[in-house]
Amino acid sequence: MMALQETMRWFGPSDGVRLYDIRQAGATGVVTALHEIPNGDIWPIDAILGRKRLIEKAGLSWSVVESVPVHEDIKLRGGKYKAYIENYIRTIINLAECGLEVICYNFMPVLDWTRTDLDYQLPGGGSALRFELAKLAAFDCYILKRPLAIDDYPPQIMKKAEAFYRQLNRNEQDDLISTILAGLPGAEETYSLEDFQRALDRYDETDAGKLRENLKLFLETIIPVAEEHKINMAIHPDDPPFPIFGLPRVVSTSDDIAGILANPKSDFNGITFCTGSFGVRKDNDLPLMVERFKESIHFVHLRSTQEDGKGNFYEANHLQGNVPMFEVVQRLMRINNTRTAPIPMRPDHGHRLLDDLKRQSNPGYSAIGRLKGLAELRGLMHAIQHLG
Ligand code: DNO
Repeated sequence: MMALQETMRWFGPSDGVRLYDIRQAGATGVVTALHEIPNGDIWPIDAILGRKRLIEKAGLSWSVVESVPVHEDIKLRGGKYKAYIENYIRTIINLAECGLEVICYNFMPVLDWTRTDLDYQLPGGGSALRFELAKLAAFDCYILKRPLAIDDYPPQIMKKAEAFYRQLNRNEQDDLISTILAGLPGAEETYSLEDFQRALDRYDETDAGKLRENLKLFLETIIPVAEEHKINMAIHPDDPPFPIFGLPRVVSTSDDIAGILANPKSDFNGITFCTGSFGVRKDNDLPLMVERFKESIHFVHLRSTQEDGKGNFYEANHLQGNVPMFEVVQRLMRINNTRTAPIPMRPDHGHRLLDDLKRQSNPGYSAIGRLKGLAELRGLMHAIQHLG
């Protein structure tokens, strides 16, 4: 069986993890975006080519574009959404002209991925990312003071949230604010508390049904272009895969995905199969989902989470936690056999380990933690290959 292509995410020339670190980790592909371009602007051809050359000079290839962000106006179908869709289309065409083939994107309102701890201590002294519902509730109800937020959380969570909030000092409060609103890489927007509340207010009239409809209308416009230019569009699931801050989320479950892929139906309307995002929901049976969407998986994020049954989870070692990694990877490799080129995968996130603890890197995107994740996944693929 053919292994998946090994790639690693890189945040561009300002990333503390360098292209040669990625090469040393054994990856052959790079996953990146022109993060310096404001959300909604067209990515010019010369800037794309410049980044591509840099990657190729290090002996790597640019396998996947992650992400071309979707402007809030498009998600809301308001403001200047028509102009932003035109720009999006131009960016797709420009990327295709530069030889890129896969674009990852998401349709999460306001915030991309969300965690409440960036340095959750592991027994050996390393650290992981963590999501704790009571901390999110403390932020939402007592710091942001979102109207009616309290109704969104069960009483036992509110009790914990209040106790947690009471013992926070000023610095700890600021840390929590920046972790939720500005801490995570790849999310192209950062907000002050006031901006964030304003961004939430824009969704007052947009429930899940409306957001789904806006996604469908967006896809009906861009997928024919992607098809013509042979760009595989790969929507990334919601992380975490449930509504937060009263915002709708519509890319969380197996049926959400089936609905998205049906409208419009096209080989180029596909998904990023992210085990860590989908895996947090018990009703997402990951091996079954790989089977169900096998024709539409253009890109894979491999990561596991460990949840505690109360809505909290931390990012576990890649081969531990709740994700049945062996079954998932084995099925993905079977699909790979039916393709002309291997599906690209990346170890999604890693712990901070060893020298990562002394070095600057983006949360979740440490060098050594990801190298370890990638090496374990490579071993898994190697074993599956030999088992046949
Ligand atoms: C987090 C990532 C996300 C992801 C986007 C895709 O580590 O998986 O930032 O890239 O949601 O558009």
